Amino acid sequence: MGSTATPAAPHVRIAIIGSGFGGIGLGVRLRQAGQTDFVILERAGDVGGTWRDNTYPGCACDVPSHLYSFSFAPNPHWPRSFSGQPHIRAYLEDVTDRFGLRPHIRTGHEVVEARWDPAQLRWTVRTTATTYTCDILVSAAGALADPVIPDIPGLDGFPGQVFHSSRWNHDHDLAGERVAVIGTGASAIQIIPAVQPLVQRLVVFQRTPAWVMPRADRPITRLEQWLFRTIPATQKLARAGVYLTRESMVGAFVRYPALLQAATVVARAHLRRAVRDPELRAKLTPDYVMGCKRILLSNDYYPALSRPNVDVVASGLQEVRGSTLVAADGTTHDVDTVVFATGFHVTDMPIANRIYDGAGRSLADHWRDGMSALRGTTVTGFPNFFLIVGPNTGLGHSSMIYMIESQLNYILSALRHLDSTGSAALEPRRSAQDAWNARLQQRMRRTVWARGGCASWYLDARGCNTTLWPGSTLSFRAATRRIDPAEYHLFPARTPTA
Ligand code: N01
Repeated sequence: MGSTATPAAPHVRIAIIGSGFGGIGLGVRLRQAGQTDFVILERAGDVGGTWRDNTYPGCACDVPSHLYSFSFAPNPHWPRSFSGQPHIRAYLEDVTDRFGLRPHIRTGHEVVEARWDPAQLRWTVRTTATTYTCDILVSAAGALADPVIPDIPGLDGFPGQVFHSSRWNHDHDLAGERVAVIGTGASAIQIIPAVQPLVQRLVVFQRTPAWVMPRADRPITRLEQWLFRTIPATQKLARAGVYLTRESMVGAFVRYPALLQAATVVARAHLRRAVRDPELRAKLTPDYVMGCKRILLSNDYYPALSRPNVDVVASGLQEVRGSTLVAADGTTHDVDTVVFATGFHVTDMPIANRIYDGAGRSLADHWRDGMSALRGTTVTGFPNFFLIVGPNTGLGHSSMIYMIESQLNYILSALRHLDSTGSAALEPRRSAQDAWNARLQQRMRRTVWARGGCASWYLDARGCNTTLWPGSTLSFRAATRRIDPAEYHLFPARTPTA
């Protein structure tokens, strides 16, 4: 199939990597701004990003639905206050259709390499299907996209099924099996209650117990849905209420870490109520400052762990010998299937190995000493390159969609600046990026991550938090409202040569 001649690479103004919330959101905003010359390059067969990939039993969001959606695309049909993965995925597909994005989406196009061409002032983007050139490259590849399976000695020789939480094997029936779940993060605490009733034995490898708070989930009533449909302002009001509650709570926790003490009282009571066995309760009691790792929300996790067919191994998985899992505490456990709920490549995101500056240095190489960007979105050395969910834009407890929309404002403003100045490209000045990050890390010193004494995907190998935003989401919104021209170097448009 295909011709033997190599056609010139098609040129588009903007190439976006990824069709999760970031890529879809940018696509909508571009179309609303009258821009149609863009493609969204998607490695999988459909849109949805992390909400397409994570199909594990029990998968749901722990941010209320009214807030975990685009401000420009409210959904009056959310069935619950915290939506499940199928509904969020369906929402993203609906937004894709409603805003006419399908013609822009290129599925099966995994970006293999993107290089800035300093002579042509444009990017060359090689994908598994087509090579494009583009003026502007946006990575919306996401931070929770590439799973980590730890390098466990002997794992290759395990005779049963092994899979990661974000690559669930639905062809494999866990009913009646002995199953190990490795990890006790946000994914594991949803998987465990969902699979516990099915399996003969569930062995949970818990290296670090999580702080778990009650989850105030409930169905959204028909009356509410009717109200949201007929008087859209009521849904806006509900959204604003959820936003302000979360914002003030999280803001207060970040600013006044002493308040976390009060929250630990609630979490301990939650544990005490659900787990009667003092030995199990001791195992499940965290020993680090709350908030250092993501605070988890669940009402069914502790009850599931208390069931007689569950063993909690208070230790990491260290080795595999045949079908026996060996914990770091020396205990051994025979199982049929291993589920790794062990998280994602966040501070070492693989896409950074595929994006090269004009001198042939990768973004990963630029980030050898830690990820950094200007306002989480642009990077010195990479003209006309934007990151959605870049360094220090993550959140523990409010909606990432709000952060993403802030970044979309910033990107749209940069595009307007290019147009209004007639420039070919813009690149953040080193001084601006350094000053931004110095201020950010200064604020970080006052937060729990500087004092928590825990390992977390929030922190990189140096123990530096390059993933989360340390302030209020409102302050991020203000910081990304529009680009500050003083922070950028402009490249004049090339005069065409005859
Ligand atoms: O991954 P994680 P996740 N032996 O990196 C453990 C979002 N999310 O997929 O803490 C035993 O948080 C590791 O232990 P430790 C959300 O942003 C949201 O659960 O490092 N255990 C940890 O317990 C979240 O933060 C939702 O000691 C081992 C776990 O694996 C992010 O995704 C739902 C181990 C990894 O936890 C990632 O969450 C799901 C070993 N050898 C995800 N190696 C909601 O909105 C690692 N671990 C609800």
